[in-house]
Amino acid sequence: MKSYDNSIIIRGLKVTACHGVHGFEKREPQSFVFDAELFCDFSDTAGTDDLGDTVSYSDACSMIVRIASENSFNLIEKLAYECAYALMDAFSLNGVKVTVYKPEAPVKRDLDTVGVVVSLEREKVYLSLGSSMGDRESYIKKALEELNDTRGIRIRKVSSFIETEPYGGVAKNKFLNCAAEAETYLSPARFLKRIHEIEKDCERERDKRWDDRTLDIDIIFFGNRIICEDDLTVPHPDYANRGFVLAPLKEIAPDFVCPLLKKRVKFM
Ligand code: A4P
Ligand code: MG
Repeated sequence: MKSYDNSIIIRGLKVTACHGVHGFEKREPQSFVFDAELFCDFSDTAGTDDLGDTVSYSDACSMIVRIASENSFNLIEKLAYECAYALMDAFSLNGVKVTVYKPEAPVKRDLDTVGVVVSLEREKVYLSLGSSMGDRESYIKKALEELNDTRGIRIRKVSSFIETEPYGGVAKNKFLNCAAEAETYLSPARFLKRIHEIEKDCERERDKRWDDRTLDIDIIFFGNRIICEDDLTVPHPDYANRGFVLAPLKEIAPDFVCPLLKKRVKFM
């Protein structure tokens, strides 16, 4: 989690509720205790002293209590995610950290409590979208709509659509390309999973690498993260050599600094 200048802290919020995998836990309420840290910029309050310039901890507590008492989840992990997602959806937070303790968990051990921690951070993600088969424009528009309808993802900016020559020597058709800026609090792995689902919804078939396709969504940047996993490399390894990525990106994010090349997009 990035360090922010401001955060609001909630400690030891107690709720009696019915979460657990056992049948009796769904019938007989037990104690759950919450800690939360809400990362937000309330620096204006130094001058204004106004509740409108910060997040009300009372509203945040009510939200946690409502989610915990109106639901019955198997896992405290799920409970923590639901609270963290709801806080991120309701308030303009940069990030959140939610801890859920279950002091009466039915484990036959001498312990004080068990618990889980979920941390989320809101980040800007830059995407390159391309299509070279079928109704190219409607595939790209459908993908943007589906991304925007995903909990935890909002599309903030979309570039113009440009027609480009196929790159890489495999695809034969002309592509329609654009770039988009999304805001998300999902992890890179969950974001990538959602991209794959949307590509599948748009009849994408994975045959030959670089071949013609109804829809391709590549993650160019994910905040300032540098990711080298088997199934995800960010920044995208070849983006700086591709005019069909750079031209639309310059339109919507000229001043974004690549965390690897340490260069603004507009100077590439
Ligand atoms: N993957 C790794 N890193 C990323 C990332 N940053 N973003 C993995 C998205 N996916 C990433 O991708 C293969 C695997 O890469 C994914 O499962 C994911 O886990 P894919 O989309 O299935 O296959 P692909 O697209 O054929 O391969 P690749 O290497 O992603 O190709 P590109 O780079 O997407 O190039 N010409 C023009 N004019 N316009 C285009 O849009 N696109 C391509 C495809 C070729 N020529 C083009 C265009
Ligand atoms: Mg791809």
